[in-house]
Amino acid sequence: MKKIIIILGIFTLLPIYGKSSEEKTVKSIAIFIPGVTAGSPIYEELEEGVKLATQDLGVSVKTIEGGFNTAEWPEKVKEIAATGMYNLIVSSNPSMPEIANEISKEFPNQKFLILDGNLSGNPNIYTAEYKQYDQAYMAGYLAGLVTLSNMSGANIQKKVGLIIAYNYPVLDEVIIPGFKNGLKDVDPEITIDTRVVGNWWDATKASELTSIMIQEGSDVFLSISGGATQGVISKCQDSGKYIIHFDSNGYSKAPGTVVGSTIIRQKELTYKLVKMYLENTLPFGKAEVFSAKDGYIDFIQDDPLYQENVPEEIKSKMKTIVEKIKE
Ligand code: RBF
Repeated sequence: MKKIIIILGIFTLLPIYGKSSEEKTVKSIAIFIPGVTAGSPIYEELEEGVKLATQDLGVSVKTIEGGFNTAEWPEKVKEIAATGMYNLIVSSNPSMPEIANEISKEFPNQKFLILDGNLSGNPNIYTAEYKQYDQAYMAGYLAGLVTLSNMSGANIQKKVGLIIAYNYPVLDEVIIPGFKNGLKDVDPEITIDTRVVGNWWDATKASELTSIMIQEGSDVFLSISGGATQGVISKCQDSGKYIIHFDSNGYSKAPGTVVGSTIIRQKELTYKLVKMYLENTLPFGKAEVFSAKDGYIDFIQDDPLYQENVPEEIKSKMKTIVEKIKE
């Protein structure tokens, strides 16, 4: 009798087992953009990476822009989770892990893949962070070499411009210290003029700030201000000054004006992580860090626009420092 009950039990369980494994098949991914995609390389490449990893696989991908009001993001992400339609929510921002962690309590079946953030220990959340100190150090080192150079737009003052959207912990604790130390290692006398746009989109304001900073002696710029960076680029172009592009290859945005591109390989990393998710090998619960050593942070030297527009002496010094950082 017992045997019959056990056998019956196994047969009744089989369809359930079969169904649940079928349900695990990935059908749908939501990309939550904390801001808007256009103008921010970090978001543009996130979207490209997901699309590349899922193409021809029958996976549906939907992008939802959260807009610039950070206070609205938790509610918007919660709405996405509440639909129960998405096997995975992909996002990228230092403030996203905490938001996902909270939502995870209410929706324990929702999985999250978050780049540019750090949180370990939640079995539904995987995060990937970049060692951005190195990225910013390379930008600082180049800015130092440019402001000291005899390039046509460089002046006698040892002064560089830093334009930021606003202060946030990764910027203050990682990116700015990296940038400062890069400058210092070229010449400790170089000073930084820092100005705040106040948001991630106002290119007009960023351009006005750049104009004032140029009048006050800055000849090379770094901008961490998303879509507002376009205003810095165009003002530098009009005034014959220089800018170092952050996060992606920006040489072609203003040839001769963009003198460096210090990048994170966000598209490649997103691609790799989404592929791992689809193959059930993404280690949820973990927080991983990617660096120059493993190729996810780099300084673009092989672009013809860099080769043509930057003096040999600077290129040679950059080559040495990049090799040293990669080691
Ligand atoms: N970076 C962007 O390029 N565009 C953005 O809209 C943007 N929004 C952000 C919002 C918050 C609340 C925080 C903390 C960071 C944001 N960043 C944005 C910065 C981004 O995380 C990263 O630090 C920079 O892109 C430099 O790699």
